[in-house]
Amino acid sequence: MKEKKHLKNKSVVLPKKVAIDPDETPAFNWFPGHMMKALRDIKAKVGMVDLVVEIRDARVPLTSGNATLDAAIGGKSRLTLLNKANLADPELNEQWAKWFEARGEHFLFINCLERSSLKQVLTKSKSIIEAKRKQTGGADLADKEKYRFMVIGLPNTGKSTFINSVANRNAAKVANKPGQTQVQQWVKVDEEMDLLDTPGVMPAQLEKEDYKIWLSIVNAIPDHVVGEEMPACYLINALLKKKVPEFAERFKFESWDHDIESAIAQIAKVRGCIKQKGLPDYERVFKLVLMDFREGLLGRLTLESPPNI
Ligand SMILES: Nc1nc2c(ncn2[C@@H]2O[C@H](COP(=O)(O)OP(=O)(O)OP(=O)(O)O)[C@@H](O)[C@H]2O)c(=O)[nH]1
Ligand SMILES: [Mg+2]
Repeated sequence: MKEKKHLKNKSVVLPKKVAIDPDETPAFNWFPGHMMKALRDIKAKVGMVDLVVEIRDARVPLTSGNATLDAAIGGKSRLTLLNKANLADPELNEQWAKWFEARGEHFLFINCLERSSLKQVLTKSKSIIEAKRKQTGGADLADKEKYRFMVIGLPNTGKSTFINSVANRNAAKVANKPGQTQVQQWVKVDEEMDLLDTPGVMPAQLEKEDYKIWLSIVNAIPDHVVGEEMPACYLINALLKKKVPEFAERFKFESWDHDIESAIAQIAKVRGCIKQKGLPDYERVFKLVLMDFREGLLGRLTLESPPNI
C-alpha cells in the first residue's frame, strides 16, 4: 500500500503562458540567471558568425530544439546536429533522419566523441557556408578568410565536448551535468576556424509534461527541478516496453512480464537497495536507474517519435 502511494505521479506545476522574448524573464521554473545573459550574448554575437551549429540530443530530436534560441539567432544559416546518436535507438535515428530530410533542413546524426562524425560535420558546415557565400558574395560576413561557428543548444547536449573534439584539445570545460558552461568562450581551432561555445539555454516554454520528463532523463534539466521519481519510472516503463536487452541483462530480468512495482523490486534486489522490512529503497533505485541510463549502461533508447509516424 505504502509503495503504491509513493509511486503516484505528483503533478508538476508549469505556468500556462510564459514570455519568449529574451529581453524578458521567462516564467519557466528552471531558467537560471546565466541563461538570460546567455540569450542576450547569443543575440549580440550572431552577426559575427557564418554558421550556427545547434546541438540537440538524438534521443529527443524535437524536444531538445528551442524556439527561444531560434528567435535569438534569426535567419542565420544553421546546421542541426543530433548528438549522442550512439545512445539513441538506431531504427528511430533512421525514422528521424527521414523526417528532417523531408523538411529540407541541414542536419546530421553524430557522436561527437568519434572522429568520423566530426569529419562529416566539418565537410557539411563548409559546404553550407560556401553556398551562402556564393549567394551573397560574402557581403554579410565579418571575415571572409575565416570560418566562424557559434555552437548553441540546450544544457548538457554536448556543445563543449563537440568544440573540444574539433579543436583536439580540452579548451572548454565539460561535465555530465546541465549548466556547466556559464559564459561564452571563443576557441581557436586553427588559422582557418574559430568556434564560439555558449551556455546551454532552456526553452522559455515546455508545452507538455512529458517534455520535462524526457529532458530530465537525458539530464538537460537537473534532477532537483522535476525530482527523480517521475523520470525514473517513465524510463523503466519505456525500457520494459521496448524490451531493451542491456536493461534486462544489467538487472537480471528473466522475463518482460513486469509492472513498474515488480520491476523496481527486482532492481532493488539485484543492486541491494533494500530498506527495513525488505522494502525497496525507492530513492536509491530512481537515482541509479537514471545514472546508469545516462552512462549508456541500459542500452539505446529514443524517447520521442517523429510526428505522424
Ligand atoms: N555518449 C556520448 N556522450 C556525449 C557525447 N557528447 C557529449 N557527451 C557527454 O555529455 C556530457 C555533457 O557534455 P558537455 O559538452 O559538457 O555539454 P554542454 O552542452 O556543453 O553542456 P552545458 O555547458 O551544461 O550547456 C559529458 O558527460 C559528455 O562526455 C556523445 O556524442 N556521446
Ligand atoms: Mg558546455
